[in-house]
Amino acid sequence: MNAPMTVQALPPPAKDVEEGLAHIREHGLCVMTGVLSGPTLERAREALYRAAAHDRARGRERKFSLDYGHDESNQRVWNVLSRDPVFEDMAEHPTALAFVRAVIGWPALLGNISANITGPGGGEMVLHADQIFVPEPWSAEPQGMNVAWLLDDFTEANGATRIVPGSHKLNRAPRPDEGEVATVPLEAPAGSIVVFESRVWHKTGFNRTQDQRRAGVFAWYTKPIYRAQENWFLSLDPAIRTFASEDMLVLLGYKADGLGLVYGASPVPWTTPPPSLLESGQ
Ligand SMILES: O=C(O)CCC(=O)C(=O)O
Repeated sequence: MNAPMTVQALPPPAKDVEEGLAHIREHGLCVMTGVLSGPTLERAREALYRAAAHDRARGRERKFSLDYGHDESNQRVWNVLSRDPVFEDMAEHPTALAFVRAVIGWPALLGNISANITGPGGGEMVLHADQIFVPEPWSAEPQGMNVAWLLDDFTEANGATRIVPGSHKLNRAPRPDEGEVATVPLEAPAGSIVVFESRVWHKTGFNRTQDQRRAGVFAWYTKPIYRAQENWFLSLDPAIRTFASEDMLVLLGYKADGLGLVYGASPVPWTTPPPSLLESGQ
């Protein structure tokens, strides 16, 4: 199937999870505004920019392999989970997990939660779908999804993520000669989440401003058969595992079912049978 010649409009902000799920089915993504606000939004923003400044000052910045075309004005901030508890709250936010359960099922893994900050003059990312690690042909279901947390207003000018709405229906990654297909900027206010399933084509936009940085925190979830992008067993602050909620233990792979076992059993025992066993009636 060919990429669309004309680009679809973005859906309006969804008023609840149910409407958001309908938008994801139709467009591959949904936007919900006001999920973070007031002091929580401020705390997340402050914690992220503090971590970014720390990484830069200590020479700990690392680019991502897909950041082809990026320059020094863009900054990735990895492993935000270990940087401030506010990111734990975001990774297991009830609204985010309601989308995760409905779109990819449960148990799911948190593959990563990291940030991408565009800076003045920052270049575009290569157009991609997030499940490019999955060999084609793809099955008819998304294998992962992102909940992107907008910590600044996302505008066309400051490098808002650019999307090809409906491209999930092509059920394949963009080909090298499709990098220039028409995209729309995902404009939304700080505090919004954008939930997009893993087959939607997208990229970071150009930041054409003189003085604006644009921070997005991308929480990436997958079905539990995929290896996490961040190796939590090596990089996670141990306090997070020690005090983790049930959901967080599942997301990080410490409560496992079928894969990721230790001597045939979940590293942390399940208190109730895991959902997949319940579904299969065992
Ligand atoms: O920064 C953005 O707007 C998008 C980032 C992205 O697509 C990615 O990290 O895969």
